[in-house]
Amino acid sequence: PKEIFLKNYTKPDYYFETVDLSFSLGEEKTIVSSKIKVSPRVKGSSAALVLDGHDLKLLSVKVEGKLLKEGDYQLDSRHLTLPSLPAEESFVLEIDTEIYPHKNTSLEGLYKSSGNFCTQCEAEGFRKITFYQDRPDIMAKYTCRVEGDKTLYPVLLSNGNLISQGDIEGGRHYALWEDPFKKPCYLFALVAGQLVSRDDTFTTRSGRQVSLKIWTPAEDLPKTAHAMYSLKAAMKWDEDVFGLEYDLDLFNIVAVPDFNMGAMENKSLNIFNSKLVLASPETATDADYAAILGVIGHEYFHNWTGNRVTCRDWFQLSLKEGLTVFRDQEFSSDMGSRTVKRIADVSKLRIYQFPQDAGPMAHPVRPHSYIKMDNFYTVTVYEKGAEVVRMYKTLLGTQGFRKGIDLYFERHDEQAVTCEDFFAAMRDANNADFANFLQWYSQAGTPVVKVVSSYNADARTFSLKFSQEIPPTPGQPTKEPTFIPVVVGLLDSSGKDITLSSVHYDGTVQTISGSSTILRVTKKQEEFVFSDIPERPVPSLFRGFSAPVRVETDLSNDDLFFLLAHDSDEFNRWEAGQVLARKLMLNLVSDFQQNKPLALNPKFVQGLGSVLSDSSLDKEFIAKAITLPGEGEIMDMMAVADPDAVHAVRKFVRKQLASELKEELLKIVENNRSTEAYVFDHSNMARRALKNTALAYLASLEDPAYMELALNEYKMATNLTDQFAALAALSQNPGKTRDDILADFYNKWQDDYLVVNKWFLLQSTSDIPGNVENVKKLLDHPAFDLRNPNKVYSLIGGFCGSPVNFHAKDGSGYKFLGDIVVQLDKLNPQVASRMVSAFSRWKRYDETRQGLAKAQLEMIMSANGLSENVFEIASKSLA
Ligand code: BAL
Ligand code: ZN
Repeated sequence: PKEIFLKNYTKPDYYFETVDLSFSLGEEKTIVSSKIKVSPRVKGSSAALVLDGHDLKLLSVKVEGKLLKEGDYQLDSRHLTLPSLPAEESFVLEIDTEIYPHKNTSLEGLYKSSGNFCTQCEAEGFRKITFYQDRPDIMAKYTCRVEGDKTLYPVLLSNGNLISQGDIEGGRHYALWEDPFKKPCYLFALVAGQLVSRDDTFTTRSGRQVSLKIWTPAEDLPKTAHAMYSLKAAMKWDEDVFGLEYDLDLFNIVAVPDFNMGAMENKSLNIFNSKLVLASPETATDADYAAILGVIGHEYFHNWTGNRVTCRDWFQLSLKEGLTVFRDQEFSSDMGSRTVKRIADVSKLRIYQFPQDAGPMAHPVRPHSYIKMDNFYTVTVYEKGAEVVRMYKTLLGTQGFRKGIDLYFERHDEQAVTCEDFFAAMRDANNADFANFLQWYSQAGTPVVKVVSSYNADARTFSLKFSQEIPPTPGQPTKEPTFIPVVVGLLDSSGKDITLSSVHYDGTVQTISGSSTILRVTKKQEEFVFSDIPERPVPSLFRGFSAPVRVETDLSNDDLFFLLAHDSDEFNRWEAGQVLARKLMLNLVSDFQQNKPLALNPKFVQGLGSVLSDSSLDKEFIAKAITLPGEGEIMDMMAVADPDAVHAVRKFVRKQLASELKEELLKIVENNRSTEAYVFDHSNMARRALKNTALAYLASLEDPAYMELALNEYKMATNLTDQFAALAALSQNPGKTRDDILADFYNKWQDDYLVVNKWFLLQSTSDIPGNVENVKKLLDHPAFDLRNPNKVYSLIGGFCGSPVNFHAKDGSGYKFLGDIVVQLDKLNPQVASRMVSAFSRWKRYDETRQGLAKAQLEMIMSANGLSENVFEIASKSLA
């Protein structure tokens, strides 16, 4: 397979101005005709026009109406090359191809989902529809005529505005769509099928009436109310916060059950994985409702950050994804609790991105190379990319950031641009000095920042010495320092923020007014000295997680308990509890490995106990604060990851906390029940989150009284959030109650495939001993289907995310995954490559596990017809 490099980017030799597509949809085959107005970049160019094409049957090629003969072009399995062209002026290229959507199990290009046609073109799926320059810097205006059987496909959709529609002979009909905005082909979309729509309207602030439609099969329509609410909220928010208005008269969303990703931002025709559209209180949890709000927002926000201004090449993916994730995070924060959202986002970064940044697939926010672009839709590009955007905002403030965004659109509307263009807009709009900030785009690895503090009582000064180190990553053995914004506050002995007056660094003095300041750490080592500090303070560092780094400080446990109790920055209160928990759990892991008895520090129990009973705190914040760091986070801190020890310790700490705080936990469950109708708002979600976290703690005690309590919660629940939480609490403990309740839940919800997926996930992620056998049995369950990505993510992805069973010492978990990957790769390489990623950190484990995992990777590498997707992940993992 060929590796593609950012440094080799060259401008295209030909641009496409207009593209007229015509689809004749059929059961056995679909005919795609394209008519493209092509113009050479340089007049008189003798360059060949190379078009991408994959799994296509070429029917004919015409240039300026003249049919080309076989010798006039070259065709291989991936390209159609036209060597001699009338390249003085623009010319018309017409190509007819035949494709087979019903056989397309890769779910990229044009395919069928539950009998309906739909498309997925990002990143490089358009080449599975027709021959094209499938790259994002080819931006053209499109029309699309779709024709098909009127009974089977009564609804025919594509991008832009509907120009005409009508019946044609043979029981067929057509629709003609025109998109007035230039777009790259990855934003092309087509949907045809039996769908109905929930309709609404939104009037933009300049008075445009936009028709909003959410399309689903008829039986799902009642579950689209929350998605419509989310869409309207997103449209309003983007106007209020960024001044960005929708630019067409129609906005369609279609929900499909078979979809590789979460959703896709095709211009005016967003296509969504149905799990991110459909919700009712009985069939979706609070987490689903929140995810729908965030992803509907995300795709809508792409209309400006991604569609109107797009990427020059796929290396720039974070230009649109990092920015749009940042925007959806801000949207969700404004719609709920900012602190809780920040905690959730930082946890995600730590659990998924930090390990990626320390493994064989580590890559910069803007990767330098790829074999399959699909493999780079990663937490690094998305979530670390969003952190990079957040740092601009931290440095510039809300208004400065908005000035940068305004300049970005002023300069680049309807262009395909780079991360430097975004950087330059932020810099130029603010005359800002961003020092070595661009390193964030080019260096992989999570910086480790060490902080040493000292107080000089005589001089009344407080010093913070920072040093930064970015660990080596594949292809990048040494790193340069980067620009790290550190938001700092200093707490006095009563727990209040000290009013800061000035800070000295690098021979300069900066005057400060307020209780928090931003230190600009740009060098490998740097000292900052605060003056007029009346007593030794406790520093609150990296407030709000002001940079995506690992922090090591000299704060004592007492300092951390103090911050947990007093910090005015709520995020850092949570963070202090997490740092304490991580330290404590690591020590216990070491005790466990040495067969020492385990004992929990009573101060930790007290600390969490006082958070638990602090009625001034947000309930969801409390739920987050009493949740222990995940097993992966602890393993991440060990030289050799030991899943058994970490699992045993986490279980021990949970049980101890539950046992010592059981009265408080029981009170929480009792005081936070509600029989009122489900409401999706922060206070109700927070109440449910706290109650259900407490219930899970209590059920972990395996005490029959608490099992009874959980059973009762299950039976009395009026919504899925509470019912599923009770089911999860009960299913922690193997035995008859667990088996009966899981069977009951399935019987109840067997006709709802999205709820059944949760049932699969609950079982696949279970830590009950020997769970691989249960998961293998579930592969044969009638509700499971290897062709459906959501089911794969639930059952197989879920299993790999459960350390103790996936890393079973006998290798059974690895063998299970190895066999599945080979099978899955034949159906859907994108999904298979996501699954194989679970092996990527095999070198972190002991020698026995290393040998077993390596053998599976080698077996996968030797499989016949391995896809480029899986090849890239497996080979890089083995390197
Ligand atoms: N562009 C792929 C899906 C998303 O990030 O919105
Ligand atoms: Zn996106």
